[in-house]
Amino acid sequence: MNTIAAIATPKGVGAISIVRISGDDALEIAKKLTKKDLKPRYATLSKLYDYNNELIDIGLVIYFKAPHSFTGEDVVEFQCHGGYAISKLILDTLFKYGVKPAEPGEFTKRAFLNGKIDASKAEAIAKLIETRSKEGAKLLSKQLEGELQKFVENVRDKLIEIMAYAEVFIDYAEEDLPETMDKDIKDRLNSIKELLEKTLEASKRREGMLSGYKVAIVGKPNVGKSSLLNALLNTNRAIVSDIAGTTRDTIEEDIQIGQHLIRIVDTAGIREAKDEIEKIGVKRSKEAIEKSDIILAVFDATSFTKEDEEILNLIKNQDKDVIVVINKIDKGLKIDLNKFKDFPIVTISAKDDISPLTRKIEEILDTYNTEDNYILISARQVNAVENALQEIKNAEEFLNTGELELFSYNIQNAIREISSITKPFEYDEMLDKMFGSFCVGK
Ligand SMILES: Nc1nc2c(ncn2[C@@H]2O[C@H](COP(=O)(O)OP(=O)(O)OP(=O)(O)O)[C@@H](O)[C@H]2O)c(=O)[nH]1
Ligand SMILES: [Mg+2]
Repeated sequence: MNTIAAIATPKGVGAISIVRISGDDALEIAKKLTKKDLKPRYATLSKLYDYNNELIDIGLVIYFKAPHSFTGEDVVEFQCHGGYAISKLILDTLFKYGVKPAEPGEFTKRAFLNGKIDASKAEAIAKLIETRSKEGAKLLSKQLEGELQKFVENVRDKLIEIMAYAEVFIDYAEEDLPETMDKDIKDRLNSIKELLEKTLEASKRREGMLSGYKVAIVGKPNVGKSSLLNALLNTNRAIVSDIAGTTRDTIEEDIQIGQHLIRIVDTAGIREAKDEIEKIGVKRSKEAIEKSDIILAVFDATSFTKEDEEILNLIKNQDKDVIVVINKIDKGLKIDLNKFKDFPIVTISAKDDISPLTRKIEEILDTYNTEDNYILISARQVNAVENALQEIKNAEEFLNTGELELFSYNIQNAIREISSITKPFEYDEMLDKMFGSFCVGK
């Protein structure tokens, strides 16, 4: 393989920067910069020289001999002083020696092509770099350890067993099929179907783990939604006033509650809108409800009106988690809480203390995270599981009609689909899609 190079650390000022090269000539070219021998897996303190033998920097150089490196090729890392200028000088020198600039994700792509990691792990690496969620990072680390790989192998093994059964069936075809076997195979298919459905369901529910669960603050005007947002953020992010209809548009911000990354959305108060802009705002508020994982429905502790009644109806028809937030409790509780008996209720003062609410949010999010470990982290993986499920359903029909060759054919397709999570079959297209979204240097 030709030798590629990239700066592996972010641009900007920092204590050190790392320039990485990988490929057949990595060692030979590295020696041209260090003028020194490099022992595999040793950190060597060395001067680094440019193409004209002028000193660039003094840094640590580490040589990873193939195949014991991230990419599986010869890799050399130059740990130089931080800042863009020095690392760029090293990079330019490498290019002069014939090294090629790495494409986004090319290091990981090479790791994949050399069998160092499978496709599900490559995707976990990409997400791990991006995610700002602590629990998301933990989940992705599990995937890097091979959780998803185990899941794929488990499903595949079960399907292969079923295939073996099908072969026996085909041999029996002339005679009567033993009934116990028929039932056994159906039971096995059902258990796989259930597992795949459960996985899809869990993945959808926990999509927010990586990008932030969406929590929408809704209610009629003036109940203190924006005050609540500000309290959650600990800043004066949104304008707060006693004029009803202050917030015109949705406002989104990220916060961390416990282990969870949350995307909190403040919305325009929902009421019969007076002007065009407000109408659009109200429409957006309703859309925010649709898109959220948790709804914080805010009410004023001192009065309950027809507009509140409408909010209550709106949240009653949702199949998502709702927390009823009774705000302005500092003014005293003057409404009947019985109306909200279907929901968990917290009473707070956005001006004073909102900790009962953050505790409740954390409690709910903790329950999202108690099930099985693996979830599907990319649309590609979700698609593969959906396709496998469809193939299994098709197979089932052919089992019922006794068309066993077709049954076997569909089971084979299901095996291919599920295997594609770790080993993609539409190779080139898949590779481009998968690695193109990486950053350069990874
Ligand atoms: N006493 C008291 N007043 C509050 C509390 N929370 C908010 N307010 C006041 O209630 C008024 C409305 O607050 P906002 O946060 O702007 O209300 P909103 O729900 O965002 O209103 P719209 O954006 O118009 O929909 C402001 O005058 C706030 O200072 C509270 O806990 N106690
Ligand atoms: Mg507001």
